Amino acid sequence: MNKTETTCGLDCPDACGISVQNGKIEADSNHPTSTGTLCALINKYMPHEPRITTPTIKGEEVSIEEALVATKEALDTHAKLLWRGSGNFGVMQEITNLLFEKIEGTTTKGTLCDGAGDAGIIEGREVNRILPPEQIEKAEVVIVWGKNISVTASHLMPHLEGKKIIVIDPVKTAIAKKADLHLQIAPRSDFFTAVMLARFAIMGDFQDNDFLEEFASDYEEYYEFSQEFRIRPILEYIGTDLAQMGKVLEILQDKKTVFLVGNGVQKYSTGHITLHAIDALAVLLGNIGKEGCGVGFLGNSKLGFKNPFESKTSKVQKVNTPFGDFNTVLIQGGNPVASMPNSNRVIEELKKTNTIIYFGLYENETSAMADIVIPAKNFFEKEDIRLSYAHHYVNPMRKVTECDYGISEYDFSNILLQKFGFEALESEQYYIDFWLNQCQEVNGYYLSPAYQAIPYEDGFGEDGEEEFVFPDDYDDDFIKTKQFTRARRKSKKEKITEDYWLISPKGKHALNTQFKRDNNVTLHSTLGFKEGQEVKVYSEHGEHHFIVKVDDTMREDSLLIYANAIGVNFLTPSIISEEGDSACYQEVKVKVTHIE
Ligand SMILES: Nc1nc2c(c(=O)[nH]1)N[C@H]1C(S)=C(S)[C@@H](COP(=O)(O)OP(=O)(O)OC[C@H]3O[C@@H](n4cnc5c(=O)[nH]c(N)nc54)[C@H](O)[C@@H]3O)O[C@H]1N2
Ligand SMILES: Nc1nc2c(c(=O)[nH]1)N[C@H]1C(S)=C(S)[C@@H](COP(=O)(O)OP(=O)(O)OC[C@H]3O[C@@H](n4cnc5c(=O)[nH]c(N)nc54)[C@H](O)[C@@H]3O)O[C@H]1N2
Ligand code: SF4
Ligand SMILES: [Mo]
Repeated sequence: MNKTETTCGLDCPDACGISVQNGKIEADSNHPTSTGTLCALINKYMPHEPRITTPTIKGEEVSIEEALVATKEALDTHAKLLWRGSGNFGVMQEITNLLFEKIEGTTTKGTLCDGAGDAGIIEGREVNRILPPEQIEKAEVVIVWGKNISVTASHLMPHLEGKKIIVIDPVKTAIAKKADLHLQIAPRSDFFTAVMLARFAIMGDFQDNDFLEEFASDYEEYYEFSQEFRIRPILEYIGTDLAQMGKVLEILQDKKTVFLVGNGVQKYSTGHITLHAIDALAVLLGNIGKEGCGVGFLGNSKLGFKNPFESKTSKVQKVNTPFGDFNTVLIQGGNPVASMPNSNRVIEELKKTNTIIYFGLYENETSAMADIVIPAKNFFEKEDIRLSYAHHYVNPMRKVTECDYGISEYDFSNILLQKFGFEALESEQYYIDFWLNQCQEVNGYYLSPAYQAIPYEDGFGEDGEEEFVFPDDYDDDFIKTKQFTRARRKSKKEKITEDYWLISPKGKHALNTQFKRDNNVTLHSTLGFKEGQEVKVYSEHGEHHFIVKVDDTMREDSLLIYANAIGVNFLTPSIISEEGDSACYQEVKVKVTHIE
């Protein structure tokens, strides 16, 4: 058998190229982003993860035809919802939109992932363009801000070699241990960190005046805005001081700097303004729109594409989906019972629906609640295309393995459409070509139509003709920050309680809730718990038991429970961010206690 080039379809920005030879998978060594290696998720965990092989109805094994007939009957009702997760990052996942449009079903809007940050970027730049990895390569300084890069985007690591690294993260991550400077700030204090750095930058005359005159002329108003915040109590709250702030600016001074910003900074109701303030800092220093500079967050991978799966359906929020309002709920490629915030609410809502259909690869908390279970094909077993939110390569995912069970999203949609008496879909290849034909081809690889070597080089906005818009307002109901602003300096200080921040980043051995999950809580020894001990962690939303891991590099005000941990989302709130319809997993304080 020949080498076949395909791509990893997991929801990971790297989108590694894969060669398959005689059934063995290895990194496509020519691929521009995968640097010749694949990670353990795909090499070690995915091949051994037990698959769902047989369709079931109420736990009874049935044929795929019987399961599809039952699915058709369940969907033949006035209130039906499609809730799709991001278990497979292929564009063909969205083909089920065409089915739901025709049968007048409801789909979701918003995201569990990066919507708040995206909204903040759009406020400043109008459009969220991806920062190409070549610009990271050309930087002199890299600020890794709320991104656990060695775990969640490991193929960017080689680009950091030989550069000055600053890490801003409440956790001493692997990259923080290697960094030239680590600001181990309080969770949810990034907006203040960015505003303070901007203020000190202007005080110290670090700003790039020529750049600002041309691309962001309102910077003096932003300086005034930054002066509304009082320095001393804010630095204390962040957990930093003037010397550390000065050190950051000293490292950045006149250096080509890239900011790599992760989801950690924006899992909050105010996540948008944090990204906006980080952008504003980069703009003040003249670090956007130039070679070796830029702010890379999770970009909009579909920017510039016409999407054949865009559909006119009514939509409900994805973060606090009212499942109970629907007779039938189809869950595709996700595990909302574990991955959505406020698991108690999700379970209660799902119990109110008549029929839950689970369409996926693996058994999990959600499949356990389903009435009809339909096995899917994995990305080695069907044709697809994937985009990335961190680079512009558009990667075909080709069928490289035959599998005699499971059904693709294309076949699922096509068969159901016909059972409802609608016209069949176009061919599978038609949709694949629809995407590929919009790309440029370079050295045998495809590039997104939105590719620009140096984004915002000509300016901001869709056409590069606008100026950057600075933040001019900050309002926060969650932490009582009023004492931080001059106008209200007489307000009472926030009471310190025994409540801890809950940090829930991505784990190394799992891709969200797929693969190897744990049930640990990591905390500082001063909290008084022992390694290996079982404890109860609880919040106003719910509780769960976890096993203690003691780590004295943790902040004393925070607990860490990985996003893949069993039970973590019993603790989290289902509130929606102020902008961007996004989940706010970390907008919660939790308590921890011994179990009698
Ligand atoms: N191995 C693996 N890789 C993955 C995934 C996975 O599950 N496993 N998931 C993929 C997906 S879906 C996504 S969206 C990406 C996300 O990947 P990242 O953007 O890296 O996001 P997280 O891992 O959620 O959090 C990143 C960092 O933010 C820090 N953090 C937490 N709170 C704060 C805060 O208030 N301020 C600051 N400055 N930092 C904070 C955490 O300590 C953590 O180090 O990763 C992708 N890659
Ligand atoms: N506490 C906390 N919770 C979080 C986060 C956090 O930071 N903290 N992060 C959030 C983020 S960023 C994200 S993106 C979400 C992700 O949450 P979800 O979108 O729910 O993703 P997973 O939980 O990984 O669900 C993956 C499931 O998809 C199915 N699947 C995989 N491939 C295919 C396929 O090809 N076809 C079909 N039909 N099914 C397939 C598998 O059965 C698998 O069990 O989690 C969120 N949850
Ligand atoms: S999960 Fe990410 S790093 Fe691992 S092989 Fe897939 S794309 Fe590459
Ligand atoms: Mo995500």
